[in-house]
Amino acid sequence: MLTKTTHPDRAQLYADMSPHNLTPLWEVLHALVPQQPKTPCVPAHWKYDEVRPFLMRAGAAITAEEAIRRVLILENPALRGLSCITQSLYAGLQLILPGEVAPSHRHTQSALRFIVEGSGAYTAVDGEKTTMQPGDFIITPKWTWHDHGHEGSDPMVWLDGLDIPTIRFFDAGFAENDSRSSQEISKPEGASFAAYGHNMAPVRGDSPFGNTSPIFSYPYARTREALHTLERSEKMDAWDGFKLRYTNPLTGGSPMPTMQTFMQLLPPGFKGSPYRQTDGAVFSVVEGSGQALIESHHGSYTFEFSKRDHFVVPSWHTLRLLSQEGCVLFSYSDRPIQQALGIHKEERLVS
Ligand code: GTQ
Repeated sequence: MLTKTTHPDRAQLYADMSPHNLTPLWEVLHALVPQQPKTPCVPAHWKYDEVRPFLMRAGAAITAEEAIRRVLILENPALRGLSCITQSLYAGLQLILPGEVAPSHRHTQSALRFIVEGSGAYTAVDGEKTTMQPGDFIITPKWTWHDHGHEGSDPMVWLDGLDIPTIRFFDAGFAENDSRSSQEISKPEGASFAAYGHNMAPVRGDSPFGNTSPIFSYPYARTREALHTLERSEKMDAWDGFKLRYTNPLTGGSPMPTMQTFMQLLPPGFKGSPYRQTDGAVFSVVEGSGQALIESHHGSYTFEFSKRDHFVVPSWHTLRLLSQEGCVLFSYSDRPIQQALGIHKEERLVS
């Protein structure tokens, strides 16, 4: 705009080249190559009390079968209409009612499920069913047939975390509907866990799902026990409390090539130190309550979170976690992609 008044000759140049799909770099260079990340994403908080009635209304408005997936997308308020919670990640809350089936399909997008409410529903992946309980972390590896069904008696809700925006960015997505609504079950429940979930692995054979974990289900009972044992035995981290990352047992790396998942316990009275990371993270509150204090170029935010709430902390936003009562938090981010590119950065600040 300055250019227009101070350099009319330049303004004329820009106008003349524009029909040829040309534009001068020097007008946008500072924004293209910023001195530090300046995401358009803003922090956001979805209270479960406010979201749940809409989920139940969706349950009355459409069946899982008709919807294919009956999901309310958690959209970043600054990116409405783009179906994303950060620039690279998708999040949604999926509802399945007793007796329903979400039909079988497969796609190049990787998916995680994090169980928020209810029990008795299953997800079937590659011929094996997994029954889901609150706090369980479930994987659907890319390009595997998967369908969901519910044999329990109460509504069941889980968080869907997918790399949809990343795959869209690369324009590399494929998808297929199955000819069957529910896939054929060829293995007993727990087969993959038996083969890979006990610090052991089959002697022969390749990883069944390439660079995705061969375990479909990481049950909360085990995660919780691990965190509570660490709480008694290890020194607490001043930023994270007690925080573990989920692993692919065959590699020690992330369970999915595009998404890393975490679970952390903040003991009662926790006052975390501030930190920021280049991977924006989506949080699901498993137990307890607390506060997320977030600061960035967008300003300051305070989220008072409680059980089953969700919130997003975008890239390079400074986060402090506090918890009077103590809490357990699940989270996921695109960290494995950033690590593969060698660009992941974390800064731990002192309060
Ligand atoms: O369950 O396969 O929330 O394909 C969005 C896209 C869930 C799924 C979503 C999907 C799924």
